[in-house]
Amino acid sequence: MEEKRVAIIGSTGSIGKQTLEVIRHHKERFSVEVLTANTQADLLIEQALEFDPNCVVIADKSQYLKVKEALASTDIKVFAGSESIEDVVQMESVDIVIMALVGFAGLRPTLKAIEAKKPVALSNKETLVVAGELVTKLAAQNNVPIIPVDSEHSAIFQCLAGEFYNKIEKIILTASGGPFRGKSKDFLAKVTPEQALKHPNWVMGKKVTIDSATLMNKGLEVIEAKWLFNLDAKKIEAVVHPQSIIHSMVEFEDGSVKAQLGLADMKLPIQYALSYPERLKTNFPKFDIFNYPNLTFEKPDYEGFRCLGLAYKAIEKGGNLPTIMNVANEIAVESFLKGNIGFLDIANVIEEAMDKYNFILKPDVNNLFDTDNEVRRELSSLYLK
Ligand code: MN3
Repeated sequence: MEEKRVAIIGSTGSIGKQTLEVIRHHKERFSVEVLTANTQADLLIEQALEFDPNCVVIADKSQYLKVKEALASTDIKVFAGSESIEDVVQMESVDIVIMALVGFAGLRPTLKAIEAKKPVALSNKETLVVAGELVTKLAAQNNVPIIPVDSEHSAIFQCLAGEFYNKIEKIILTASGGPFRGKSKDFLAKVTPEQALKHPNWVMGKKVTIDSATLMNKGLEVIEAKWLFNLDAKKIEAVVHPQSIIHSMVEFEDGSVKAQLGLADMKLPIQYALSYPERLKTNFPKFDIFNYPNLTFEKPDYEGFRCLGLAYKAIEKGGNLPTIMNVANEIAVESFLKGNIGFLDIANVIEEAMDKYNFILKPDVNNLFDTDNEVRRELSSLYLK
């Protein structure tokens, strides 16, 4: 079996670290070609010394010398600046790119990787939220697969294996409901960042954890699913499933429903994205059906968790509205984590931005970057002081 050479964009984040754990278990199958970090130089150095990549990128230029010196005795090349990330994803020697950046920052390197005809294992959902139409079109033109890493989308992807041209009737996208499932509005109004950062089932980065608590994560995932599987958003139903065992389901035209089950462990979808279409044996903890005699399902609370409805609204109108929604959410989450706004204000900030900013029905990439810039600048000055 040929070894796959992997570029991990965002190797010091939650998905990046778990990707390295998968590779550590399958050294005969995967090697690390590129590692990139935003600011965590020490961890990047440690990872580089263990996995011996061809090159590393530290996006924060002020830490270039530190990384360079620490790796001076190796032949690992060191680059700095986020522009360098756009270069390294195109390297001849890269077989697959794991896009594990968080937020809008994932868009540019994803476009570059696709243009260079690199298969992309996509963990960054914001890329498809803001530019799903452009990204999927570009991928089709370049004949490049986008393989989902997000657990729900990996589940759908797995359910669709072997179905070829069979039509999807509906996708049932499961959500854990987050730490505040069933809580009243009065309770939600007083939620602190510390409470919101405790997710019951999944270990994730801060942004995703808050998005899970507000259900915006599910909203982003509805949009992500729409583009990955080429469906009308009306055919994607978000369902609360607190045990996080069924990672999503697909209903076909004949009424048959397929589901993918497993423990809530991101290493599984990460590994599947890397090894697809093969499955590799693992010694990770396995799902035991008798530990979960009750798998339950509920409708989401659209009143208490307004972000989910806002996401449906954004995708229905389309254009640059999902971009406005996404950046407003990024700023609102950061503002909430700083203690500047309350938990329920997150949806208010997003809704206000969606009503306020200039709507463009058919945006090109530059329109999307401009929209992101403008909204980010204005909302940052309002909410991130
Ligand atoms: Mn998910």
